[in-house]
Amino acid sequence: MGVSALGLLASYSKPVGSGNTLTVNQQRLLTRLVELSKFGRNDQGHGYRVAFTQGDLEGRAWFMALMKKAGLDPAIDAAGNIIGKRKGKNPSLKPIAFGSHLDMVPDGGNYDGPLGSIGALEVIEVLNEHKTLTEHPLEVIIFANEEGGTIGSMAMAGRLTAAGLHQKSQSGLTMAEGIKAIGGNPDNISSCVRKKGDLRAWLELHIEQGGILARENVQVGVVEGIVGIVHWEVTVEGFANHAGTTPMNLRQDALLASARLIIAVNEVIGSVPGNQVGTIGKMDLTPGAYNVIPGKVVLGLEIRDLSAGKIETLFREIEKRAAAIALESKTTIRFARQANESQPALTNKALQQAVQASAKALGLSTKLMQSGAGHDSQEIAWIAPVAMIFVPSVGGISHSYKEFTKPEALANGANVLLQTILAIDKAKESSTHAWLLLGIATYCLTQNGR
Ligand code: HGY
Ligand code: MN
Ligand code: MN
Repeated sequence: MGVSALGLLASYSKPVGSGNTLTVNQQRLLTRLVELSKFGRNDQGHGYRVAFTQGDLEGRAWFMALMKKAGLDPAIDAAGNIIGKRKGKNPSLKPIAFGSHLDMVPDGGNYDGPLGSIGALEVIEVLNEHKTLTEHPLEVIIFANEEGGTIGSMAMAGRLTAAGLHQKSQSGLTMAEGIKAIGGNPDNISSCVRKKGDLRAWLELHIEQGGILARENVQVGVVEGIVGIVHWEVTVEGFANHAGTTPMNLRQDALLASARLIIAVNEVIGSVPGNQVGTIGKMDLTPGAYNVIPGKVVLGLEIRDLSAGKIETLFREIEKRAAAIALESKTTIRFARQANESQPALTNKALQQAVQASAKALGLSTKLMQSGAGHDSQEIAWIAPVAMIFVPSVGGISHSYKEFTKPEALANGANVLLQTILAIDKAKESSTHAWLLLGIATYCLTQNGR
């Protein structure tokens, strides 16, 4: 180990996890998750805090009030992201940022997004209670419309295009209209852009949303990469005709062609080894009557993988299969690639190690893993070193009102977030070399301290 490595080790005189370790308040974390869940409900009483809807507005206002009480002085940027700042001892240092999102999918759960958001606020509360001032300024960032295509973080990374702003969101509003509705300014969207290197680090605490950690009985997931996500609107056009008088061999049934396409997607995705996934999760059929052959179907196709190249290869194969189906069924099938696609992203190695070391120091088991879900972190990876901390999802259920993570797991995640922030804060050098050593140094010292 070189001189600078030893220097860095020496700066860790008090290991994280020994003596007066700061700890989050599990009860406060839980209470706040329950409080937030009351904003945005559908007729069945399930969660409906879809971005830009009333529930989203109410949840955001509630969260901003808490930020204010915690001294964060929140502001809304041009993309509608909520940003709260806490001063550090050294204002010349770049901020360490952390947070997540508050919006949810229709019928969504109460942990996907809220854990990282309320967990971030919890970190600030604990630092306030212990009158701990970090060296670096801290920023809590709550990104707008994560579920609609990581829109707020995409804007911050400078990747939200005019086409992306005109795209319709789940709320029915365009992205631009929705951003306006939550207090942003789509006409000046570039004002929210952060340049590469503006942030020291971005950290996001999140539920795993899959079942790996729960199945393997591991307490904390250290994310190594986040999959890319691409969407296509698929329009299948046949001919709407009388369902009683048109013989079976003379039909141009758009729904039948769609059914064959859905099976083809499933076969293509499963035809090569790997973790890739492909889904047709949306379908709109016209005219939609018992006695009319479906004339037009609009489908939503999504493909995800950690390799952008593999997504393209799989899509080209699906296109080929679609051309054959269209020919046989006398229909046309068109694919319109949607704006706002997420590229696959790798997390920062040194930050991964810092997360791992912080978890270990707290006596928590860890696993290095991929994220099959998309996250704002993958957009922020364009401009900053990022890391993600996962905690187990019971039964691997997410994007469902049945989503659940055990209270102690929520607190574990928030404690790892807190300790990782403190560890990054203590690594004074900003060179890549020092970053790489940060995780190792933390790890060694915390092990010695136990
Ligand atoms: O769709 C996703 O993967 C994420 O939960 N937004
Ligand atoms: Mn989600
Ligand atoms: Mn999420």
